Amino acid sequence: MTFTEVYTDRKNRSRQAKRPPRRGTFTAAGFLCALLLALTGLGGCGKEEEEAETDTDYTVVGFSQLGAESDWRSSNTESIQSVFTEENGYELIYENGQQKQSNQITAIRTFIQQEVDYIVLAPVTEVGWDTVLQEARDARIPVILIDRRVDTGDSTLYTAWVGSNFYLEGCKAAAWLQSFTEKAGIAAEDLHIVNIQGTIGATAQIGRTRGLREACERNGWDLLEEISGDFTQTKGKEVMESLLRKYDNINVVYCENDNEALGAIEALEAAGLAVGSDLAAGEIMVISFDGINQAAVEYLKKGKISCIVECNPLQGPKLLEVIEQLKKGETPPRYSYMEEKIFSANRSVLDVEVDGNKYPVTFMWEE
Ligand code: GYE
Repeated sequence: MTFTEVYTDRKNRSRQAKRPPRRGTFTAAGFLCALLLALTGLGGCGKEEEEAETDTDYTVVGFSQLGAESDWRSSNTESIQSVFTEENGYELIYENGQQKQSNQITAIRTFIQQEVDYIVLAPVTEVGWDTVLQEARDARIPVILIDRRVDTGDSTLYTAWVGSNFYLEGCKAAAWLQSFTEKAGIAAEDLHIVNIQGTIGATAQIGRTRGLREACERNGWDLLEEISGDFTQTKGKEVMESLLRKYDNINVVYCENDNEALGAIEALEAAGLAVGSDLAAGEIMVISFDGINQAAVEYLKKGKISCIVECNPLQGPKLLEVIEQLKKGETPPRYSYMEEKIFSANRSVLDVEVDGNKYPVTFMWEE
């Protein structure tokens, strides 16, 4: 069976299939009706039953979100919740995986038992999904990935993916640093960089780490250390404190998200260091990703964060489009990418070039 056949078949099947009761109403109504019929010997509950069933004819989407670790994540969850509404004909079952793959696997198994129509999975890390995805396939429930990806021997185990090109994001950040330092006359060997990475094994971490690592090798920059801050502010701060104890020459802190950057800045300032783009004056440069956390955006406007490569969490509308296409038996694009910008308050770099493509820098500053 092709994908489209599996989905169409699944859709038709689910039209006929009875899902487990939604909030208990429809079985209770059916039960009451049967009871009345039995007691009074009267017919005539059919209409109410029909209405009760029509009422519950939503497309049910089980959404396994990986956690609530960052502002990006909260916006992402809200974006999904804002489109899969009853007005749009959906019932959304949301499960927060608390950054644990085992919780997400349990959520998916529950969705399968509930016979949901579609499963949306934002996987915490890439490896280890094959078995549960196979179970979803056996139950003929299409799985749509959002945000991060899964590393599987059989990529047909998921139907489509909506998210960002994290490697490109990393390359953009490194290209900005390269262009900025070149213009400021800072020699490659004078850059001493630490990378506060995201959750190890997550697609966003893998891509952003690779983008920087390759640029360090290419440009001869000194990459002092890569260490995970788990995409959180608390961990970002903790890790920065430990890096400051270990090295006295750090002048660039590459944070794989804004929450880590906020934590790192807290640690840097508490140690009496100034953050900013003036490396020659001893400032420590912070580079980051996301652009959704307001405090981080304010820091960018003040020049405390030198560059933020945007990662757009508002995936709800694109995801809705994918599921609407599947519902119609159409084949959605396998990979849908989000549009993303580069932000800075510093005007010395107008655009960055990655693989022959130019990406403009959007300037943001304090009014
Ligand atoms: O950048 C970070 C979040 O996977 C793109 O996860 C996502 C990343 C995002 O915790 O803030």
